[in-house]
Amino acid sequence: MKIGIVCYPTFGGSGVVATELGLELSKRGHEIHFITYSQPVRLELISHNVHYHEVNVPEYPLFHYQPYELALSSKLVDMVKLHQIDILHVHYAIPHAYAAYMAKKMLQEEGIYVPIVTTLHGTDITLVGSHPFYKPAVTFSINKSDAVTAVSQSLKDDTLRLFDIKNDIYVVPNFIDLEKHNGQGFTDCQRGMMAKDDEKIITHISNLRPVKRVQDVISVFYSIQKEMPAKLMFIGEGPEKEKVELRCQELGILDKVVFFGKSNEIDKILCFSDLFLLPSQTESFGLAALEAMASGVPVISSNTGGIPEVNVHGMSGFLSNVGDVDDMTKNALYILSDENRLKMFKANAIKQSKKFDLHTIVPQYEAIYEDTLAKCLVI
Ligand code: GMT
Repeated sequence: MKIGIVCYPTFGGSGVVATELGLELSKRGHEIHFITYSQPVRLELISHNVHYHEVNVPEYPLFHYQPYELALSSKLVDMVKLHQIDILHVHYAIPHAYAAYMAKKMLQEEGIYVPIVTTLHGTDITLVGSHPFYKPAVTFSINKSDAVTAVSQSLKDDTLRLFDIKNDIYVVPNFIDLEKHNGQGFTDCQRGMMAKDDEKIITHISNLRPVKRVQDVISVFYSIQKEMPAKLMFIGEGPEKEKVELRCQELGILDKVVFFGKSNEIDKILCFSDLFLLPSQTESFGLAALEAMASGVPVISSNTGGIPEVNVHGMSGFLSNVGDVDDMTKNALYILSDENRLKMFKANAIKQSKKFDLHTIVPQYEAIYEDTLAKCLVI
């Protein structure tokens, strides 16, 4: 199949999933066309059947807001025609499903039919999409998609609760390339560079938006390091970063916190981590937690959204109510204070992550593409 993939090309989970999906589909013989405003951050290898087409939005002084959706839908029309793309898979309802629908209608005028698969990732539903300013357009785009998927049952339930949806929504969970996370991609896990032998390494990865509750990460780490030698690895950039740095300074723990900024090498950081913290206000899935688990890192998370579908309480880590930093600390210390217990949780984390093996999940998307194309041929 020739598949056009539209996504946010940034460090966010939806862009990562879309990129990894495209790369895996290309290995399975499909021709993949990424159509985005910049090259997706994890798209390192351009192979003969992976293509990248940039959406350009010319600046014009009259416009307060540059019309990205318009440029995207025009680019989709051009690329579908030029490369005879069979199907468009758009990640995020806003504005990708909307732009794809416009492209589909324009193409129909020329007798070309291209179905749209929309994958909902979370923010497009729970945080932004349900805002009254966007809701009619988001509802319309979801209902007009030829197939809709959500990355967790929780996100599907939220979508059905918040919008008037006429379509079926398939749950296709996010996935992980276990080979990338088993430490075999590189020879040396350089724990010694980051911490002393007796120090436990706690890690947090996010785009440091308020929804990630990064102050809770600091509170939990502060309590952990009072009980045992520990270091905190903080990966990501975002609006909360300065506040986090200030708080670490106030608490006198700056020397125990390593700020990595945006990193493309999270597998190298996760390989020496002992515990992962994800205290988010909400997460449709929590891809960062899955990546941690696949690297053998147990997860202390909040019990919200789709996280319980990923992190199993008492097995791969623990779940606490949002904001309950005391419970998170208690659970973290329980895991970290006993080497055998830590080993067991690490092994369980890997075991749980295997349920999300890309070799199991990616064929589910292929089946959806095939069904959607078959249905469209009938119409
Ligand atoms: O929240 C983020 O880190 C970014 C965001 C995105 O849109 O890229 O992530 C969302 O999609 C991810 C991939 O499906 C999920 O793993 C995240 O849980 C989800 N974020 C939220 O729901 C807040």
